[in-house]
Amino acid sequence: MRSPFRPARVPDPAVLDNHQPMIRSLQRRGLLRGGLSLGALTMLTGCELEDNASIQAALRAVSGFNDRVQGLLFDPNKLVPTYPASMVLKPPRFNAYYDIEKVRPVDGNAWRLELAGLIEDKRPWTRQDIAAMPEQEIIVRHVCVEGWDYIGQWSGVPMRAFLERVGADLRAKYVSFKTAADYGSSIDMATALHPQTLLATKYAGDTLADPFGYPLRLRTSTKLGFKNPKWITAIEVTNTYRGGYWEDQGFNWFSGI
Ligand SMILES: Nc1nc2c(c(=O)[nH]1)N[C@H]1C(S)=C(S)[C@@H](COP(=O)(O)O)O[C@H]1N2
Ligand SMILES: [Mo]
Repeated sequence: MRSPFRPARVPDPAVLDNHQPMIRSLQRRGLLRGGLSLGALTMLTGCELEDNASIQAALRAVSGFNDRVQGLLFDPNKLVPTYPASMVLKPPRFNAYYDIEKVRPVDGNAWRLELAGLIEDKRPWTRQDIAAMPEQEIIVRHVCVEGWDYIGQWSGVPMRAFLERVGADLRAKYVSFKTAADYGSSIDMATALHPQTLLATKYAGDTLADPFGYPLRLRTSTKLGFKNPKWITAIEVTNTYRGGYWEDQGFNWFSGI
């Protein structure tokens, strides 16, 4: 029998095996490690790349293909490395698509977390509701696509426990996030259910400071920094692709690390 902890959309090992020859051949041709020439793009997509629009369309097709392969290769139970507390960077390194002076703090008392989509109990959550949930701490590496990283210590509610509590459809494809700051992102359900994915409320044991997402931010240990929205205001469980702030500008959607 299928374990109840195994999300339905994660392929059986047998299905993965079927893909191994394709994946190996793509690796041999260097297609899974970047370094994709225009010629290779033409070959893959079967269209002539004469103008910018068709090059963009071809790149989107390859990126979508890339998302599917990364989704197939993702092991929902494999843990990322964790580190000792002595390595934690305090305070953490700030990043957003604007400077730290532009951060508009969220009023934690007025704040509500709205729920939408394939969720049974869509009552909004307060900070107190979140604080009453079991807490988990992780010390993991945060990797930004800009080429820097740091070790951080986040605590909060395991995303899986949250989704189970609200009666989310765990077979849905996506979990999508809105924030107080005109920035969204979405992740695959397997990543949402990963044991090192948290809805974080604390950094290094203290309530999150305003620039780092107070009162609630996502901390996915298996994805790049931009897939970790700060100042979350709404969570939707959906089968519809929602993209995100950077994803809509061409960043690879899956962006596993
Ligand atoms: N709301 C919001 N969340 C965001 C961003 C943003 O611009 N707005 N930037 C992302 C990026 S690119 C990174 S690297 C991390 C940085 O998180 P930190 O400031 O806690 O290190 O936040 C992510 N989450
Ligand atoms: Mo980032």
